[in-house]
Amino acid sequence: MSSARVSSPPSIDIFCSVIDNFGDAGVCWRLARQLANEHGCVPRLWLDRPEVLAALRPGAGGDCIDGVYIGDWHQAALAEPADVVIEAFACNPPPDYVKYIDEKPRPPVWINLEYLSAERWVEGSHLLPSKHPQLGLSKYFYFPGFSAATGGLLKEAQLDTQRQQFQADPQAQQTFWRGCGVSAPAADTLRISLFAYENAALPALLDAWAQGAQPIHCAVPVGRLLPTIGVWCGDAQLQAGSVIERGKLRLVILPFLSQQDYDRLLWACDLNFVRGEDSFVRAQWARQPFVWHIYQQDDDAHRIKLDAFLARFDEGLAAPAQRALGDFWHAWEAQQGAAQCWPAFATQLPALRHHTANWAERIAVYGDLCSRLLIFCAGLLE
Ligand code: TRH
Repeated sequence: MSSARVSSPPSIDIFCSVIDNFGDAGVCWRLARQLANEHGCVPRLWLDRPEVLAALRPGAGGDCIDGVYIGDWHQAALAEPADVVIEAFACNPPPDYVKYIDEKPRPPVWINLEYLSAERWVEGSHLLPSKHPQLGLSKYFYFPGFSAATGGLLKEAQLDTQRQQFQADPQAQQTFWRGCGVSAPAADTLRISLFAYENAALPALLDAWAQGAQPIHCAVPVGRLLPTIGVWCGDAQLQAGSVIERGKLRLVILPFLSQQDYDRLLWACDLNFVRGEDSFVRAQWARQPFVWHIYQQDDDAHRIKLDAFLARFDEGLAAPAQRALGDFWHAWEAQQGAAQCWPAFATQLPALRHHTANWAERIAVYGDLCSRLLIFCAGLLE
């Protein structure tokens, strides 16, 4: 399905409350930017932690950037509510704003953009309305997902073209690595990007990489892994630009990249370790093998989510590759045994590369989340 455009773009308010890390702002910013770039909207993104956005989009300090108006969450009630209100991850827009929209003669379409999950129940809940307990308003659950019965995934119309051009252009890749402050990896190296939560399995995995036969270039953007890596290599001062050489492993610390450069990093690597939600999706569009460090939830609910994804992803993958993938992902999630699973996993990387590219084709068929969300809202606004 190609990306569709609704005839006259509605006004849109997106509410984002940052719970932790970068994913909440990352998803909202990506959606807002696509609404502006591809659908002629001028969305307003109401944020409670603008500094998180500034990390993803350097320069995002002013009022309007890349066609998106950035507003202070606490000031939202002063503005005229938009035609469409998107609250991300059940963040509950400010009560004054909600009261205001309730009083409007024609209330806006109110969407609760939910977390991504591959679980089957999501398909039965996507687009269900839910009445506000006090006000007469309904909000609609919008679930991203991996099937036609869900709301799809965020994907920009030009993403594949940009990726193909970058991957076919060694000069662009050299320039990219240099821009990150490190030299480009040698031709025979396995290029790995590493973005994860703290993980007790990491030191042994780094040892395995250092002691293996294959030269490895591992790029780590500054973040939560640095203390563990610092202990592993005996350097408490690691920072962007640091390079650690141990046996066959060359570990380079990158600055935290803009969202667009982070895509380039995923495209420039042969294997990507990702986490949370947005980087997990971007790794799939990068069409390279990836390892998911899922966000930990109470009662181990995340393990069900992880297996639900693997069940979908495994379809069509040969049994040895399925086993190697499942073993490595589970070991990484459990934070033990990843080093032991590495050799079998590394052997399957060519098969996984081929499979991930097919998977990306398969899930792109359901249409991109931004276009589908707009079409749904346009239907309700008619
Ligand atoms: O940062 P995350 O762990 O975010 C989230 C939040 O924890 C959230 O509360 C939780 O609900 C969700 O995970 C599941 O992981 P995520 O989602 O991958 O977001 C990271 C964002 O940061 C993503 O947009 C990519 C971006 N990024 C950069 O722009 N530059 C970088 O250098 C890196 C490493 C990431």
